[in-house]
Amino acid sequence: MKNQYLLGVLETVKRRNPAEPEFIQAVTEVLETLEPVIDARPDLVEANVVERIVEPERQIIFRVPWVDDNGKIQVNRGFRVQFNSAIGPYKGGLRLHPSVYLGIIKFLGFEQIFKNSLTTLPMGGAKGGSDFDPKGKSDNEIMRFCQSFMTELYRHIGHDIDVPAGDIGVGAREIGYMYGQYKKITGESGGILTGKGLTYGGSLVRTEATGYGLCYFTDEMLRANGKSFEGQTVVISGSGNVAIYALQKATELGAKVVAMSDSNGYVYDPNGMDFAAIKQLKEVERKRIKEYVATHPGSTYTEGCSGIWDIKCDIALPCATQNEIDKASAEKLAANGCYAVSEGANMPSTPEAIEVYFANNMLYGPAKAANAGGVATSGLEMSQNSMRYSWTFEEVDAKLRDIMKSIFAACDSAAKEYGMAGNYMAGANIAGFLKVAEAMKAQGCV
Ligand code: NDP
Ligand code: 2IT
Repeated sequence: MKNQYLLGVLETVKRRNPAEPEFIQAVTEVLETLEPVIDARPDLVEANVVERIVEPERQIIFRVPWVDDNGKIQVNRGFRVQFNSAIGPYKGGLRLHPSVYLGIIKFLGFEQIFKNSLTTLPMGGAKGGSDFDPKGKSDNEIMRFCQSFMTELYRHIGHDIDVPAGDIGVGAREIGYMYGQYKKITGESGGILTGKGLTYGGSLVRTEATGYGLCYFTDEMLRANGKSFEGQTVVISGSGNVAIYALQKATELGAKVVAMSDSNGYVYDPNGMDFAAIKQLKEVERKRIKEYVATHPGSTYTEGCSGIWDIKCDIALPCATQNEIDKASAEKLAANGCYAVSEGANMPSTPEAIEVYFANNMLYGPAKAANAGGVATSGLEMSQNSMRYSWTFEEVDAKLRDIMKSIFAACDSAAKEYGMAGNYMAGANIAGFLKVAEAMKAQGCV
C-alpha cells in the first residue's frame, strides 16, 4: 500500500487498538483493497471518510451477572459495538463464546458495515456478544444469562436504532429468551431482534439463510467461471447453523459434501454427509460431531479440527470461525486440487491463506459477500415485522437468491471497474465501502 492517507489511517488504527490483532487484520485487508478508489476520489479524503469509518460510533461494555444451577453468582462481560449507522439502523449478530473480547466484536462489527451495505438493504453495522461459554450449561442457565444480558442491552437497542441477531452460540433458543426479556422490560413487541421463532415474528428462511445464501453466492461465482456445484466434492468446516444449511443446499445443487467438523475434530464420510442426521445431532441433541460415526458405517472421526483441510476436495466452504485456514492449510487445499474457497464464517482465512488462493488462481468468495445471506434475510424479517405481514418460504427464498445474485454482480463489476477482474475480495470491499462512504459524505461531519 502506497497511498499516504490510507497509510496514515492504518497507523492510527494500530496505535489506538494495539491489543486487537483481529480488528487490525480486518481493517488492513479493507484499506489495502480500497487504494485505487482512494487514489481516484480526493473528495472522500477531504471528507476524511476512511478515518471515520474505522472508528466505531459507540462501544458499550457491560457486566452480565447471572445465577448458575448451584445458586452461585457468575459474572461475564457483555459487548455491543455500534460501528456505523450511515445507511440505516445498526444491525449485526451477538456471539457467545469464551474467546470473545472487544477486538473480536470490533472486527466483526467493522466487516458487518460493508456486508450490510452489499445486501442492498438499509442497515448499518454492529456486533455484540459475551465471553460466556454456552457449552455444558443447562437450559435454565442459558435463560438466566440471556435475561441478564438483555437487562442491560435493552436500553441501547430498538427497531429503528439497533437490531441484534444470532452468531456463534446464539440461535433460536437464545434469541427467544432475549426477546422475552426485552418485551417484559419495555412492553414493546416487534422487530427489535431478528432470528426470532416463527410463532412470534420470525421470518421463514432466516434459519437456513446464511448457509443457503453462501451456496447461492458460490453458485454464481462458479457459473461466472464456467463451473458449478454439480458432481463436485465439497468440504465444510463447522457443524453449526451456517454449516448445516450449507450442507443441505450444496447437496441439493448436486455436490457431495464429504466432511464436517466441530472444535474437537472432524468427520469424513465418503458417501456424503447425511443432512438429516447432522441436523438432529447438532440442533436437537446438541451433541459432538464424533457421535455421527456410530450411525454411519464407512465414516471416520479424527481428533483435531484443522486436519479437515487435508481432505481432497474441489470446493472448500469454511463455516466455523475466524482464521481457521492458515497458510499451511491453504497450501494443502491448493496442492489437493481445490479450486474454490467460499467463506460462510467471518474472516476464516488468514491474510497468508488468501495470498495462497490468489497465487494458485483459486476462486475466492470473501465472507462479507458470501455469507451476507443471513443478515439480508434478517433485513427481510425487519421488513415483514414493519408491515405486520409474513411472506411464504418460497417468497423469502426467492428474494434471498436475488440478493445473493446482485451481491455477486456488484463484487464482480467493482473488481473489473478498478482493474482487478476476478478479485471478488477487492470487489466486495469497494462496492460495500462506496455506498457507505457516499452516505457519510452526504450527512456531513457526524
Ligand atoms: P454456531 O454456533 O451455530 O456454530 C459454530 C460452529 O463452528 C460449531 O460447529 C463450532 O464448534 C465451530 N467453532 C466455533 N468456534 C470454533 C473454534 N474456535 N474452532 C473450531 N471450531 C469452532 O455458529 P454459526 O454457524 O452461526 O456461525 C459460524 C460462523 O459463521 C461464524 O464465523 C459466524 O460469525 C458466521 N456467520 C454466521 C451467521 C449467522 O446467521 N448465524 C451469518 C454470517 C456469518 P463447537 O460446537 O465445537 O464450538
Ligand atoms: O455475521 C453475520 O452477518 C451474522 N451473524 C448475522 C447478523 C444478522 O443481523 O442477521
